[in-house]
Amino acid sequence: MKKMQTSTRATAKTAKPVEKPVIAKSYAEAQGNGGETHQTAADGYPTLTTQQGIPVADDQNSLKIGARGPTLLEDFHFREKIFHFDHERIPERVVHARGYGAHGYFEVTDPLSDVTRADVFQRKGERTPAFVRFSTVAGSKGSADLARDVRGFAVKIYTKEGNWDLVGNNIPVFFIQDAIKFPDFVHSVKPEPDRDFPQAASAHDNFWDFISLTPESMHMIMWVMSDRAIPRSLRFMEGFGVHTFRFLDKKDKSTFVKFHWKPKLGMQSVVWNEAVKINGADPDFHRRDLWDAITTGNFPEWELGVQLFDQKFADKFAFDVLDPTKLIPEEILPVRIVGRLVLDRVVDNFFAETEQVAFCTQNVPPGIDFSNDPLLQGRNFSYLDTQIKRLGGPNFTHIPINAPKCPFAHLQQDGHMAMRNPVGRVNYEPNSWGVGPRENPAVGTRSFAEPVEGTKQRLRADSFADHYSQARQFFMSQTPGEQKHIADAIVFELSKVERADIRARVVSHLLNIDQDFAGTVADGLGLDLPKPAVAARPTDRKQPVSDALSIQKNPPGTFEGRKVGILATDGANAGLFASLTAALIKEGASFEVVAPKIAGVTLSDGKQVAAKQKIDGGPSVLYDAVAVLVSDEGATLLKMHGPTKDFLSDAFAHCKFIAYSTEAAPLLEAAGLSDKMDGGFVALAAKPDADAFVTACRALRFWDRELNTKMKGEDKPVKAKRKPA
Ligand code: HDE
Repeated sequence: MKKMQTSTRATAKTAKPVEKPVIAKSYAEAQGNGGETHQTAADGYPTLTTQQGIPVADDQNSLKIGARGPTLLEDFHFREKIFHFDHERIPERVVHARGYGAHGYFEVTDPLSDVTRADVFQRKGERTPAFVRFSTVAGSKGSADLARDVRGFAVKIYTKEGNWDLVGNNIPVFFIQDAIKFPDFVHSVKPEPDRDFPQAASAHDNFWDFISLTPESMHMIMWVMSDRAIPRSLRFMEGFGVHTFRFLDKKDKSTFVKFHWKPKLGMQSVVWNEAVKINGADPDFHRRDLWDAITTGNFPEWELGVQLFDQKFADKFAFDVLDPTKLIPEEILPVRIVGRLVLDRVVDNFFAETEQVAFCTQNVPPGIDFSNDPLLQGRNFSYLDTQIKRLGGPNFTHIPINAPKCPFAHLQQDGHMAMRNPVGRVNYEPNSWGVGPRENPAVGTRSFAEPVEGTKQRLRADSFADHYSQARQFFMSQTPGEQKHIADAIVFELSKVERADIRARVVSHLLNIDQDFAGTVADGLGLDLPKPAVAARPTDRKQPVSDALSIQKNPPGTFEGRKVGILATDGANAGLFASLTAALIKEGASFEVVAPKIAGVTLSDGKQVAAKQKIDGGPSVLYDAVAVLVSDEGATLLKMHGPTKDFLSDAFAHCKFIAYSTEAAPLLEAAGLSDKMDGGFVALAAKPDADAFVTACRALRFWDRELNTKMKGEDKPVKAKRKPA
């Protein structure tokens, strides 16, 4: 027995450190002891200590009487280790639990000194550190990335005048108009309380019940049922501040502002069938993509845009600019680009940074102020509350990720985990000791001096009563394909709803948006058209189309940042492989080799190429486009292989561009595609073909296929029901 103990310790200690110097240094630094390790062991590892700094001699065995126990209570190392482990979790966020963060900077490209005194907007070219956390809303921390859901887009900018948190979403409007409805809304979308399912899905009775009884949600519903709710990557989605905020200039003159983040590489989404499969193939698809992009130097970037307007301009609309279920179309009020956000550093530790980051909508520096949007007002109350619950006390600003990076001086003290307290005798003001921080009207933050007068009451303003016009405008602004996606999504979700009366009630609202659209959904559900819902205000059917609302109408014109899956086998044409990969790299795109075995393939010239995925684990849903580069033998080997056939048939069904070498013919045949080769297929025979393929891929998807081809399970080609007006 003695011998066994010795050998256990020996195994643990003799293993060679991996990347030894890096681990040793950063680990000690992260402990906050300035790089000092307690003692340096002979083999180069820092000595393991308890949290109290007591060196540990044996981390493999708890302290026992004899070799077989019992275990002793006095083993303080064991006790501390288990105690700490038992307390590792903090409550996950009640919403937006699943998220992923990264560091970067915000840079001003067009100073806004004409409208705001906010220091962060004053100097062209100045960079301010930032941290961004993206999230889904409904799912718990361990849910899958491709849920149909709104994405949180929360930005913390560490300005010289304090932290500015712009806690937005990737959709510019919201479900509800008044914060008092938020708990009901969230309860309805979360797993149903008796059965605790479905996870991260709005396709269930409670959600649609609440929605069907809350007509103000209809505009948002159109967005969440659209492709916006299944982004291809966090890098390819827009962000919005949602609410109307205020800028205040040096004289405290107010300008209303709406914030927009525009992705440099353009918007892109996946299709629903693809999203479902990605969730199985790689539930971390979005976070992995962000991590990979940053660690390979392809730093994600967004432009910050602002829509600026005054009260007179606001008064021209039939809707209220304080209503968060409304947007101001960019065609009516252009977005002025004023800066850029670049994410260039992944976190050192997920928990310390991404999990503990605490955004608060009320964190605004001087020069930025709130409007009376009732949702924003409610949020300003809520976020501080939630941080105390999650982070355990009022000192969450002492955690490095939440601490300002500018000078700060206040008299708050004590509380759980206080890291800093006022020094000296004085912890109050005014005082006659002549020390301590004092208020400063010259630089301090001021609110807009808005005259307000009224009766205390619980009322929704009449100006909030139009629930359908912008929902219709959004629908009409989509391409026929995008309209089909919205209808399909609603049919999908409502088909999971058990109560027929809820399904019918949803359709009764869709009738107020568009008759044909409601008809398509009713048809998809096998439902007789109900009567239209009673509308608080009739739909304005003459709203102009806003092209900015469509993803497909705004293609990026580049394949940069996208990824091709190259299905390759031994003997694949080396020349074609070289020209294809060169063309992709030139475009700023990437590729992964998907092969029968993870060790990779030997190309026709004898060169070995490593594989990133074995075919079974690398389905085409993980890629933006695919290429099939196989030898005759390889094609024979794979043509009966299910995952290979799925790789191709899914790529086809998801409207992806497909490049293929001549030897791939038997595979296309086996996947049932030989007679379906359309403009989305590119034959690879010579070098220029690779360039042609990459050029085609700039359209991202071959959408014509979706509308003109007979898809699996449908008896006739799907034509768009109508063209947008
Ligand atoms: Fe949030 N929201 N929210 N929300 N929200 C939270 O704060 C809340 C709303 C948004 O990555 C919570 O720290 C109320 C709109 C994002 O850490 C909580 C209301 C928008 C994030 C909370 C809203 C958002 C949150 C949960 C209605 C888009 C994630 C944990 C009045 C503009 C931030 C936390 C992160 C998180 C409350 C509505 C965006 C509970 C009461 C509208 C991006 O405080």
